[in-house]
Amino acid sequence: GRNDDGDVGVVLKTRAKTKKPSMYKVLLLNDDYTPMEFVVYILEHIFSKSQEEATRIMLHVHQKGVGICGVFTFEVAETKANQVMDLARHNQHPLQCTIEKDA
Ligand code: TYC
Repeated sequence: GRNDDGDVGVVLKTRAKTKKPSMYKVLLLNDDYTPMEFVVYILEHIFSKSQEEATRIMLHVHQKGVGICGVFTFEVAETKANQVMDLARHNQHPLQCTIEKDA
């Protein structure tokens, strides 16, 4: 509030907010029907992986059952997982993609 000195009494915080956002893993799940080439395409086009890295991740999921496509802030992770599910549904593949809070 204003006082007689002309001091308008506004105090601004100068400390920057340094809290880092929570990060979320985007996970791809294996199934018996989705073509390997489709999974590689997803990893290249939604997760910006090279063909070599996309193939490595796809084979990891194929052999282990689950694998990490990337780690993102919540909104980005959710959007990418939805893009995967939409593309899979459109192409009638049972591919499943989920997100999980990073430790
Ligand atoms: N297991 C599938 C096959 O043999 C390939 C595959 C890999 C499917 C990764 C899904 O997330 C996946 N055609």
